[in-house]
Amino acid sequence: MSTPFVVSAEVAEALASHRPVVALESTIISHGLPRPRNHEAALEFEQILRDKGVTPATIAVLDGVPQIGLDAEGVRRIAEDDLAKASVRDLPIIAATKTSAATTVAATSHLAALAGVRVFATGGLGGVHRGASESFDESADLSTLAVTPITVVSAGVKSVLDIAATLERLETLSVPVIGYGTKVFPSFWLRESAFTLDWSVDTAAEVAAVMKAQDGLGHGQGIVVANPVPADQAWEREEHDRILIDALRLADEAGVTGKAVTPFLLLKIVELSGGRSLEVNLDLARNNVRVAGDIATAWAALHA
Ligand code: PSU
Ligand code: MN
Repeated sequence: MSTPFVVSAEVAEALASHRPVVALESTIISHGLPRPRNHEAALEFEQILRDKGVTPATIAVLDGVPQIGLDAEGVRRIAEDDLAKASVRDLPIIAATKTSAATTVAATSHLAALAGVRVFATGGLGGVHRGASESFDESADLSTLAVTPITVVSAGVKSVLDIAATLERLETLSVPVIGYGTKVFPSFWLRESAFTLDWSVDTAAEVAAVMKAQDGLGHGQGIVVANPVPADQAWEREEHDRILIDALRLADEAGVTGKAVTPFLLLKIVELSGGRSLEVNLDLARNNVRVAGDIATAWAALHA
């Protein structure tokens, strides 16, 4: 009997014995970070979790098989091979054609939930793009979180997006957004945005308690934990604002559309900032991985 996806032995054992597991996405590695730093980052994110006693489950589709938990060769492939970018709708096509793809927040969330993984760390969640009232460009990350029981730790959404519209959509989709040690929604490279949150918590145990309550009271949606980058690691606002405008203009001039938009902007911003945005991106992602590890540990403790 063939199963539609494969859970690595390490991840399967951790799940079966109620030990903490954190899902990690592959699109940030394949399409969001430049080589060769992306490979180092993928290994480092996994190591941060292992050092906390948490099992990492990096997720990607390799040769048509969705994998929940990669071996060293799998991690190398998501970093070095030219992989497609797969959202949820692409998964059956990638599977049937036996091709390989990195998974977005949406596809990673979906596969993690199928495997029973409840906590997931990324950099920034996808959202509503600027100009979406014309382009209709809204990440499937949002609609997927409406129907997927996963807690995603992110540093808010990238400031290249329309943050106000993204928060409105999350409200409509009944996805709770919880600030982690903050009442202000962060904007990826910056600790803040112009938007205040209704709810914040200060500990991983509180997030686990919300997850448990939502299992009883929700309809199977996810939770967004908005975790700002530490103050001493955030990008300088002035440089950020200036480069953002340039990057958005360049994307517009280049006529970039669809799923190429996010990777284009991220890599262009790294280029324009001489690598500064990359350091912030890595720091915020590491920080999200740590917090996700703590939440997974608190969640596992509820089931010990
Ligand atoms: N956050 C990052 N880097 C990334 C992404 C998020 O720090 O590369 C990716 C995620 O995989 C997310 C995707 O799901 O960008 C959103 O793409 P789109 O806007 O095309 O849905
Ligand atoms: Mn899009």
